[in-house]
Amino acid sequence: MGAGCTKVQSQEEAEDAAIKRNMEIEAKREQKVLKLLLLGAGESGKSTIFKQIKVLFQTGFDDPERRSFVPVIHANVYQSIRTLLMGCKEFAEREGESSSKYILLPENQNYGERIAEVESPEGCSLLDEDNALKVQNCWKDPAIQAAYLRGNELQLPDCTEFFLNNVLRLAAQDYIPSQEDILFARQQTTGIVETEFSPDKDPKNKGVCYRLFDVGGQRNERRKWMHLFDGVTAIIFCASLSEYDQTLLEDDKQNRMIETRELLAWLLQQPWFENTSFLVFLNKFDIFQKKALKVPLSACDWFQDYQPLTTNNQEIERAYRYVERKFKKIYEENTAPSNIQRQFRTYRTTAIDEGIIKETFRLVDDALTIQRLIQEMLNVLHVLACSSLEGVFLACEWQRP
Ligand SMILES: Nc1nc2c(ncn2[C@@H]2O[C@H](COP(=O)(O)OP(=O)(O)O)[C@@H](O)[C@H]2O)c(=O)[nH]1
Ligand SMILES: [Mg+2]
Repeated sequence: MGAGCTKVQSQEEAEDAAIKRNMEIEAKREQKVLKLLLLGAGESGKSTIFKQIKVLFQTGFDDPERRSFVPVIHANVYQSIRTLLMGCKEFAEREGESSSKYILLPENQNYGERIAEVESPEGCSLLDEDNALKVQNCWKDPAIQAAYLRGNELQLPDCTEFFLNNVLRLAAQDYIPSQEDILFARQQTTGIVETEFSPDKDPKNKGVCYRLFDVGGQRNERRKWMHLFDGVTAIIFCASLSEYDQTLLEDDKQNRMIETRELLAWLLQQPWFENTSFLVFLNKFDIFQKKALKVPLSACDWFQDYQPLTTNNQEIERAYRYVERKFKKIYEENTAPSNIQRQFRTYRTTAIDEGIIKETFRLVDDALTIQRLIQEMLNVLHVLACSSLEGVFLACEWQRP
């Protein structure tokens, strides 16, 4: 009986030891995992960056995953065309004399009425080829095109042009979304999702690993962010460059760029982030490039003092640099000059462009490696300073008569 007891005991001991060993291995691994948060207002591009991580540093999207995006993409098509149709109605009512510009061609009016009446994108069935043809006809209608030019007044998703230009392809029976389709697909994030990746794909190279969190950006989602605020190495703050003439989905009185400014300032002020680096992705540069020559930056109160000089590509560069400086200023206004622990960097990004995001993450990885080395050096200096002070005290003690 005694021998049996010993056997049970040694088995328990072995199990305990195995658990302890696993915990130690896990703790060691955890030390190498750096926590990154993707934060920013709604539709700034956070989830698109998150998808790019899967494409660039993980396995990409397999066929079943691609297929799962079909309902999302079809809902995007309906939402886009419906928003434009509602826009036509609204502009026609508002404009009085010039309202005829927003009246659909007679052959599109019936279908237009039907779609405009559907309550929500979820209320639409999947897009079949017949409906896709009707959507395409509406999209080509001059009234819809006129409303599209005023898209900034309509809460129109950024995927509108891409999906409506491709609507017949998206409705084909054997349609499987391409990687580009998936990156353009817009699905509001609720809750928190996370993933782990290493920018260095070589498994032999046991470098650091990043744990990246994506969150919902709308105001009602932000209270969930706090659960993630502990132990953050860096915040990737997404700001959409193209939103300077748009208002929020959740508050049509608030300019999106001003909301972004306030959000960044608030994050910078959080005591949790005193030593956290801020990597600001100035995103949607592709849209900004087209918009900056057409819509003056001064459409946003924050950019009131901007004066355009030319109407060519140099102007785009100037406008971009101006916005970049504005963001740097927010950082400076909300960071003590003595704080050398946290870094602030800006990156010009187009989240749907794989090449640009790959290069951006190479730079992010470099920046965070440098930060880690500086931190390690500061730690060593701190230890050295403490031990030499201790030496001085000891020497004083020894020399005392
Ligand atoms: N053209 C363009 N569209 C973008 C870019 N980044 C994101 N989008 C689109 O903008 C929409 C909102 O992006 P999403 O990542 O869902 O924003 P989130 O709310 O911050 O997660 C999606 O339809 C994306 O495809 C960009 O750099 N350029
Ligand atoms: Mg999202």
